[in-house]
Amino acid sequence: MLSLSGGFRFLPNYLDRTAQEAVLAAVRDIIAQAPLYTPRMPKTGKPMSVRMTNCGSLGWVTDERGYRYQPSHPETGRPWPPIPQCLRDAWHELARYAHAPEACLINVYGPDARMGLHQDRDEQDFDAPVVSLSLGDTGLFRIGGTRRSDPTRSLRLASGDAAVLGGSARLAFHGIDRILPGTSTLLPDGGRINLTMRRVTRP
Ligand code: MD3
Ligand code: FE
Repeated sequence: MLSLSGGFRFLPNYLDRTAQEAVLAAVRDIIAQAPLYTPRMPKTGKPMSVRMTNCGSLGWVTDERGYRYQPSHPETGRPWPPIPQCLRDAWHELARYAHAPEACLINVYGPDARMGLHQDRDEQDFDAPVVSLSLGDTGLFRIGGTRRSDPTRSLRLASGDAAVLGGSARLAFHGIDRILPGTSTLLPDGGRINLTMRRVTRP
């Protein structure tokens, strides 16, 4: 994990409650235009437990055909809504990167959802960091090294927390082991929302 410390920044409570409510309102508006869908694993078609949508000029999707970025929603065929200003502001404050984000993936976790250990490598630009914002119940996050067999450590991602994954952390294996129910009052029905902003193409 020492090798990652340069590229991994964790900012607990980056968003205060008022800012979390503003981001949540923006997310609700995005979901109204680009409904959550159930992504499926490539080849097997096995549904993931996390539901997803996106905003931005490109969105990350997965289905039987594979993982990819595309400009439109896989079910409605409509373009993804734009990234709202409050999220662009967070990117420019946190990313230390001159160019705007192209994609914002929105992951919605019910109480039993999880995300297995994986690398994010569908982007062409690994120089840009990934900026993550968490809302709602705490997620038990696991991060390792650039090899699947590297040792991992766990971190709780709580509502309002930000994480910036750049440098050597950009290609670290990571996942969400579980959601800790009842740890936030932000979402009336519980669960967790994670937003990840990314650069996809080289500027
Ligand atoms: C470490 N999302 O969408 S966010 C993902 O909480 C994803 O929903 C998780 O992994 C979630 O791909 C984790 C924190 C995060 C995001 C991107 C990373 C950690 C990362 C990229 C590289 C290394
Ligand atoms: Fe990831």
